[in-house]
Amino acid sequence: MIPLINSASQFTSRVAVRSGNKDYSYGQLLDRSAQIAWTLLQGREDLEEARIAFIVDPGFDYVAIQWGIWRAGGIAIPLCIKHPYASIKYVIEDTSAEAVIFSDVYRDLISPLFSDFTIRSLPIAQIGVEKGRLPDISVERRAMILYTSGTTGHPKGVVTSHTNIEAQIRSLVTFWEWSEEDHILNILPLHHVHGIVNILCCALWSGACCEFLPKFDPAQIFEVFKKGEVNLFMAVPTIYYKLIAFFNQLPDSEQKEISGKLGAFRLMVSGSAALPVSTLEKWREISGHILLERYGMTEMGMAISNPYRGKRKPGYIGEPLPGVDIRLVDEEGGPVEEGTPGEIQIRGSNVFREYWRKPEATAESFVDGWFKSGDIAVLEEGSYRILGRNSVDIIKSGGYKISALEIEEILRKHPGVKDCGVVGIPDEEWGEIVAASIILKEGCHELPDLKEWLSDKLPNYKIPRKYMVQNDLPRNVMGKVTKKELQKIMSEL
Ligand code: MCA
Ligand code: AMP
Repeated sequence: MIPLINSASQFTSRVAVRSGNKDYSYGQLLDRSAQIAWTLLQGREDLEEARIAFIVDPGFDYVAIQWGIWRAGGIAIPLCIKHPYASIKYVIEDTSAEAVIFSDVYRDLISPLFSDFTIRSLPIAQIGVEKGRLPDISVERRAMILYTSGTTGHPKGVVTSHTNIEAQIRSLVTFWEWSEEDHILNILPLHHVHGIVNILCCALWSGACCEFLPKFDPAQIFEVFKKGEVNLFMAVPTIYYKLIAFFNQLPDSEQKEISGKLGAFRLMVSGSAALPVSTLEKWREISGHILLERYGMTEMGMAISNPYRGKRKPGYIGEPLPGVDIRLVDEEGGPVEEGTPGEIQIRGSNVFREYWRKPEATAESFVDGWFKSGDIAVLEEGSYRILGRNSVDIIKSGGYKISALEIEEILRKHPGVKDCGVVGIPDEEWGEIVAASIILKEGCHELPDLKEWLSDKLPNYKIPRKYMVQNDLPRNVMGKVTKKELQKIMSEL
């Protein structure tokens, strides 16, 4: 039995989800997910890990579909509602998804799938109310595939089992003291761990209420806060930055009202990227809360967190979460002493099972059973502090992980581009912004409109915001492009 769904039967009459101004109980969620599972099965006993993609707005349908896929024995593949067709196509092709469940608003976006692939089309509105016997699901089953960018060109599918997801949920529910009295607002995208596991699954595990807004909108977020029901909030640093900017232009009386409500919250968390101490301080002035910063990754859920009750250290990510083993190692793989930088490596049932159909990449990312994060940190007085990453080709912008190599590969296909170098440059609001240096082909004298050209090839957040034309990229004596030098040049533009 799937642990998350099993636990829901304790809370049948409680509100599980609020979306579109409607409340849905755990009982309704169990009912609707059983109907979806039955339709997916179509007479079969078990989906046997068939991949089922889905694209619907955040809300009740999203959760019912996720649970329905799991209850039928399938692997859930949430698609990003903001991605262009090319990114959606990539995921469907890579997973060989057997069906896609969608709401009407995404019909036009995904309709080319039905000529490009043999894939079952399942409009959510057409899934009926019939139910029947559902299979017993072993917790070792693969449950979900989420796509993450890495040091290779194309995003990789990170596969987690029900056991992995349960471990990720349990450690957060314990450490952050979730209870059925909690009510969280979820404004994060639902194709990443932060929105799916830390918020949605932890809430539903606990019998709490998860409220959704259709999209990120500071005015709407503060309106919800003003009602005084929400007591938990989690977001990426860019979102806190944007909320602070919005708050600062509100009239005094409204600011006071909001600050009063925020002061009554139980917990506010920041993660997915480094939280600037300046943002932490400004949010403390507004809300009275010291944001709890934690560290995680798609491949392992959360691993390190500042304490819920103890002292939170600005600029630090805290201590290992319950059930998670952490070590720091040097370049030779040996342990480092306290105070010496090393790569964070992680072990525990929270760690993912594999990269989808990429056994070599999976093997390369582990050493002696430890997952190699690629993040460099130092341990100081019992608390970890992130220093950076061991690859300049990974960029974090707005909390999204972006591969410079993926963008370069696409840019090189432009008829006017001979070569290019993509880097992340520091930015107060976005953490980093994507910047591209372009070497034009002979005969091409002007930078083409690359933003426009890229718009149907890459998600918006991966499109470079800053451009520069160079005769050649900076290189070392061996002729290798020196990305650090390029980063420096582009930061000074
Ligand atoms: C959008 N814009 C950007 C970027 N993205 N500019 C620079 N850099 C960017 N990355 C610009 C757009 O071009 C547009 O500009 C304007 O911002 C609004 O665009 P829109 O797409 O509407 O953005 P938004 O809705 O305001 O989004 C900002 C956001 C979003 C809410 C911060 O990026 C977001 O939801 N980030 C969270 C990602 C996340 O959940 N990551 C977790 C993964 P113009 O107006 O000029 O056209 S990491 C994870 O799961 C691990 C496990 C972990 O540790 O948590
Ligand atoms: P993703 O692959 O999208 O799950 O992003 C995971 C990466 O986000 C990690 O490997 C870190 O580089 C970064 N990250 C997550 N949380 C933090 C944090 N609190 N501080 C700094 N970096 C973070």
